[in-house]
Order: sequence, then C-alpha cells, then structure tokens
Amino acid sequence: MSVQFNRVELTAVAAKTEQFPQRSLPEVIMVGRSNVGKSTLLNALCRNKNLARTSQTPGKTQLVFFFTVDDSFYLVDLPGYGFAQTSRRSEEKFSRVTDQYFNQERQRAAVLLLLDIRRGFGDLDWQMADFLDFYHIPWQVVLTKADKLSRSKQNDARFKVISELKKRREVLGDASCHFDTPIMVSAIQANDSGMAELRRFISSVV
Ligand SMILES: Nc1nc2c(ncn2[C@@H]2O[C@H](COP(=O)(O)OP(=O)(O)O)[C@@H](O)[C@H]2O)c(=O)[nH]1
Ligand SMILES: [Mg+2]
Repeated sequence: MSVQFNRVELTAVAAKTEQFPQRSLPEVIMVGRSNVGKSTLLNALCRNKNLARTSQTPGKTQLVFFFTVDDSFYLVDLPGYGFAQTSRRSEEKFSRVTDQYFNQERQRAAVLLLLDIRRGFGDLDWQMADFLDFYHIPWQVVLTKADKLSRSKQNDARFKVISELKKRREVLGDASCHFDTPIMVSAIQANDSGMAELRRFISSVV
C-alpha cells in the first residue's frame, strides 16, 4: 500500500489497556528514549507541526497516542524511556502502559526504534530490542537528528549501527526480528531523502 499521510487523526490517548482502540488496523509503533525526537518525527512524517506535542517534560506523560493515518493504519506513539520518573520500581524498565500495550493482542506491523544518531544504541535500547524480539515484532532502526552531524560523521555513526545489527544477526539469527539497514532522518531538513525512505518503509509493512 502506498501511504500518503494525507489524513491523520488523533484517535485515542490511552493510559491503560481499556482505553486502547478496539478497531483492528495494522499498527506502526514508535519507541525510543525520551528526547530522541519521536514527536518531532511524527509531525514531520505527517507534515503537521502540531500533531504530537514536542518537548514535553521528559518522562512525565505515560500515555499511548494512536493516530489513524489515511484511515488505513495506526501510528502508535509510546512513552519515551530512559528517565528515572518513568519507572515506579527500579526493575520496571519501561512504563506500565508500554507493557500493557505489548501484552495485548494487536495487529503490530512493525516497530520504529528511534536512536539519536549522536548516541546510537544505549543499554535501554538493547533491552527494548530484546523485548521486541521476545514478542516477535519486526523492528526497524531509525537514526534521528542526522543534521546534527557532518556528512562523514553521519556515515561513521550509521556504519557502527549497521555492524552492531550484523553482529546481533550472527548471534541470534532469525530470533532477532530487526531489519538490517537503519534509516537515517532529519526532521528539520526539507526534502530529506531519509524521510521518503521511511515513508516507503511504512508503506511496505502496513
Ligand atoms: N536538529 C534537530 N533537532 C531535532 C530533530 N528532531 C527532534 N529534534 C529536537 O530534539 C528535541 C526533542 O524532540 P522531541 O520530538 O520532543 O523528542 P521526544 O521526547 O522523543 O518526543 C526537541 O528540542 C526537538 O526540536 C532533528 O531531526 N534535528
Ligand atoms: Mg514526545
């Protein structure tokens, strides 16, 4: 399906399972550390600056946002992780509502695992990767804020992630559900080729 992102509507804001939408549509889920640029990317994808609020107090909102795109799939914005406030108990890696989301039977097409291109994978990102593999959900790495690095540093960072994913593939084989090539984006550069690639990726999974 070729996704146009012409019509994007906020369909549900959920704090718990009972508030997740009932309608069954393919879901593309965005996850990442707080401040990775999730809301900004969502707005850029949908060409709408006000769709998802950017730069909220990090870790404060533990809500899942469901956006219906072109009346054909959901874009799901999960709470960012990586701030102390996000877990009530230290053994809770991700928020309760994130666990609830993944524990429910839903039509998950793919996860976009966002990494700040300047940081790459951190411990929590690898834990999220393990979590997604456990649930057999295909995940695609998206490197955000590409404009923050020079072209050559972008390539270095991208290559590092590619080799880390390759190593994971060698160790885990099919047990790791990742796509092998990361997509690199900038939300502030017009005509960003990564954004077009990301739209094509989403079109290919929904
Ligand atoms: N330069 C640059 N800044 C970005 C980009 N994406 C996000 N940001 C900035 O990073 C900060 C966090 O972004 P936000 O979307 O709120 O992150 P979230 O917590 O993951 O939703 C904000 O100050 C954004 O303006 C990008 O592609 N390029
Ligand atoms: Mg946000």
